[in-house]
Amino acid sequence: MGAIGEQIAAYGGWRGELADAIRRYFLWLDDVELADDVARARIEAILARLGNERITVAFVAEFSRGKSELINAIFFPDHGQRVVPSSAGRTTMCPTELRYDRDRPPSIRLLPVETRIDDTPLADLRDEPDAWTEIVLPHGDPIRLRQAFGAVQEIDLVSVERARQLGFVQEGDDGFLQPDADGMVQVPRWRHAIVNYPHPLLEMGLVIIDTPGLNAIGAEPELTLSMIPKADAVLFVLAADTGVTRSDIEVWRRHVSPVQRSGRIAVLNKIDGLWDELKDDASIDAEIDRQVASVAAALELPAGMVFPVSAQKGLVARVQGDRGLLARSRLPALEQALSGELVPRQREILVEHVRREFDEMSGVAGSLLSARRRNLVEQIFELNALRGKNRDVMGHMAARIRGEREDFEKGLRHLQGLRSVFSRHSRTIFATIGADALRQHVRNAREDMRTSNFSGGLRTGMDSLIGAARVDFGETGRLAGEVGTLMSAMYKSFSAQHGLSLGSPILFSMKRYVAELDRIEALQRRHFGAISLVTTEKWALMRRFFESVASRIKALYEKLNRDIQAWLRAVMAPIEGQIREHQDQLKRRLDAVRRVIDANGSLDERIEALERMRAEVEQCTAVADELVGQIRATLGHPEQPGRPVGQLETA
Ligand SMILES: Nc1nc2c(ncn2[C@@H]2O[C@H](COP(=O)(O)OP(=O)(O)OP(=O)(O)O)[C@@H](O)[C@H]2O)c(=O)[nH]1
Ligand SMILES: [Mg+2]
Repeated sequence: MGAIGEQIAAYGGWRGELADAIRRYFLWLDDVELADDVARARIEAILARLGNERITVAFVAEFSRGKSELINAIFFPDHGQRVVPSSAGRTTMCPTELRYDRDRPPSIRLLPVETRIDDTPLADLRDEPDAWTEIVLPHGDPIRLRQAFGAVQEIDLVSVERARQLGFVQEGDDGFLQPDADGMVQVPRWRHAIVNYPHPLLEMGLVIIDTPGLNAIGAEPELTLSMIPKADAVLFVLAADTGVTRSDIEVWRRHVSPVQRSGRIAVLNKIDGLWDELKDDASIDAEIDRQVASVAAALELPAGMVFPVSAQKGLVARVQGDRGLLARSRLPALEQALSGELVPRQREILVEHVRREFDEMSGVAGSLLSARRRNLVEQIFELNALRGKNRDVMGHMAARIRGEREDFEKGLRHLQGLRSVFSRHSRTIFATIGADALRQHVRNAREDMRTSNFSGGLRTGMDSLIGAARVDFGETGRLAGEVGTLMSAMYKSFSAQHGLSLGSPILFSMKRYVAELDRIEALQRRHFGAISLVTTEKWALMRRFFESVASRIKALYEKLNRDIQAWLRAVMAPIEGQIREHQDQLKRRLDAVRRVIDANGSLDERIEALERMRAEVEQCTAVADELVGQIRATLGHPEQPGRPVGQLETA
């Protein structure tokens, strides 16, 4: 395994360790009865995120530049043979996703190209098992895998008319769709392939996307709109023997350079073509450097971001264990750059997410524990003050506690009122961003497209859809802001009047969702904003493109719904927990005083019992600190902000 293999494996191992530490913490939380439904849901969400973490690398280029060969050399050299088909001319005919999902058997799933005809986006078809043809690979057998992989090369002969219907005619076509003597053209048999295979790196969450040359990329909106932009790294491949052609530049401009989120790496493949026994190494290297410089200039990249390699020699070197040849293929330098591009950034995002989620959750448990301890300390203090006092004084004290209790009950009635405002707001939020609302927007946008003239149609529809989403997001932000203000007031009043330690509520920010909407809008504008002349085929392509945008917005709404729901629950949870705690405490205090008055128990016995409880809570807190400390250490906290979550306050 090269540098990437090691990094991804280490990253996977680290995630496993973190998940174990979090699981231990939760078991303990459950043990000491501090685990409520909200905490449980949050822990499950964190564990799911850690388990389902994916790192995606997309290979994009004109045909025959060596994308598939690179994948073989970097990820599958230990199979001793090519796994992904790679050959002269057009080879990979459909976008191919290599991944591993444990809950599926090893298989290759193929989506027939006919599914392009109705406008259902790929994202929606993913969840429709009937749409796919599945080849099961028993026990992940590598030989069967290689055979089954042949499917990505399959083509069909169809009439030009049919090819048009399927969306395969493109401007600037390089002759791929030239009809034969009978007027037939070749089209891919499949629209998309998903290979589910238990390769060690895929098991760790790596997803590889191999793409075919330009034509099919242009025709599948999901690739340009979603799969390539969402990839964590995009490798753009050129070949030394062809140099930078016009269509290479076209692919780069359209599909790779607009993608800002991912790391972009350019590869100059097939440098073995420059190897020449009659030249010395220095002049060969100088020639490679010259080519790299000209590629860098053409792509407007720093020369350091263009990696000259020989995928083929790299693969051979690995299969034959030839270190000299591997070094000469320069593959390790590319892998080093790729892993540097991939893992650290990914890890940073994950750490930030887990840290935020975990801190919020453990913070709730921590402040419950410290409230519990503080209450005990106060109660011990109260009972100590009763030593040697007569019944009258005790009667006063009981009356005072009863008074406190009544006040608190009043506070709870007030809370009831606020709760109903809270649920009303929640309902309005869910109506605003609900599935029905979005469906209506999409319907309206389709109608706008249909009724406006052809060339402006897509733009009108797209603007109407994105505009409607913006309005919904604005409204949701406003409502969530109001809920936040309401909760802040509620936290504050319970803290001030009843001494609960609530801190301030977490607020909800719409920033991320609006930013994602901006990204979707920018992407669609770049692709279709400038189109003025619309042919029938192009119109079909644009319609599919619209459906892809709609599907991506739908996913964004769904995420927003889930996140808001979790937030609403999380913002209520601390107050509910502390109220229960406070009620228990009032009851305990009153019981204690009553018992002493009724001479049912001695004061000393009560105080002793309370001291024991206090010792227990303190021990509990120490365990919490240790478990939280382990998790923080695994997360690699930069500098510890403030005190650990459950740390004792000085009484
Ligand atoms: N000499 C040489 N040939 C290579 C190298 N890498 C790939 N090739 C050859 O180039 C041809 C195309 O390679 P593929 O891996 O199929 O290219 P691709 O980019 O996946 O092409 P499509 O699947 O058609 O989009 C094959 O014949 C490979 O053997 C290399 O480093 N050196
Ligand atoms: Mg290929």
